[in-house]
Amino acid sequence: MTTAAAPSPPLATSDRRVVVVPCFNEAERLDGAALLALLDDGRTDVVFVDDGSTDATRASLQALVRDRGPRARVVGLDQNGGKGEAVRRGLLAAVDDGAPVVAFLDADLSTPVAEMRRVLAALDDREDVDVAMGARVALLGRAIERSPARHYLGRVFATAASTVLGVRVYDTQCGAKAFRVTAALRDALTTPFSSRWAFDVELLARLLWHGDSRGFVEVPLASWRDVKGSKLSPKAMVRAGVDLIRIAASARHDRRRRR
Ligand SMILES: Nc1nc2c(ncn2[C@@H]2O[C@H](COP(=O)(O)OP(=O)(O)OP(=O)(O)O)[C@@H](O)[C@H]2O)c(=O)[nH]1
Ligand SMILES: [Mg+2]
Repeated sequence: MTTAAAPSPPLATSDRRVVVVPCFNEAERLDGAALLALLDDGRTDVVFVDDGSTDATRASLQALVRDRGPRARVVGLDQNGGKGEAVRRGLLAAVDDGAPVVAFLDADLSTPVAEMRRVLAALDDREDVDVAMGARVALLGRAIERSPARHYLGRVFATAASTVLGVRVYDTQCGAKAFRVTAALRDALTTPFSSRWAFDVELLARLLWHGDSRGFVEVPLASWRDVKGSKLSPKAMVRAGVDLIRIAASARHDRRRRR
């Protein structure tokens, strides 16, 4: 997807960026060393958000960041609020840090660190782009390993989401997205999302329909794999579908109000 509108300069100019990693009950599958490889380029910091986990996630994360100084830290939420709220709170913390670019990445590393870097690089490469999103497009030569059921359900959801948003986006749900810190992003993060799992669509809607928003790109990933231990249950998938219908209705209402 590519859209372009009136230019709005980024609010800061350094090349720092902060990647937010939402974590809920990840003690079993957290590969801390692999995640901390994000720091290796010397310009990327990491904010782990523990979303009220009931297992040892908080302690594991605290041990992981102990010797890393300010470049890796843990934001602890007292109550489980869902991935969307954890991402929002993490992004707000990252924005408050003053980084000109912020991002989020699923803790299970379905999107590997190297691919997250390619998503971030899209913002380095194109000054006119404010949002870069990983897209899981399975083509020959790419290692996109997704169960057929997840793939087809995902395609139905993504097609519906694209219709709701009114742009030709291929994959709204990939857990690797990067954002330039603009007035549009700050506004988009001000209030909690209404949906736990369809929050990516809400976030995109807020950004796309913000008067100040600029370019969006999708970055086709070279590698992505389903990782065991997903917390997205069949019930949550139905919920995400219902949320999407609600988001569509409220978007229509918003648009009419703005006319
Ligand atoms: N904050 C928060 N994060 C969650 C919750 N459930 C899952 N997550 C995080 O959201 C990310 C994605 O969760 P998964 O359970 O891997 O979701 P998924 O079904 O694998 O999603 P896909 O990888 O896109 O198929 C991980 O970093 C989780 O720790 C939750 O209730 N709250
Ligand atoms: Mg996952």
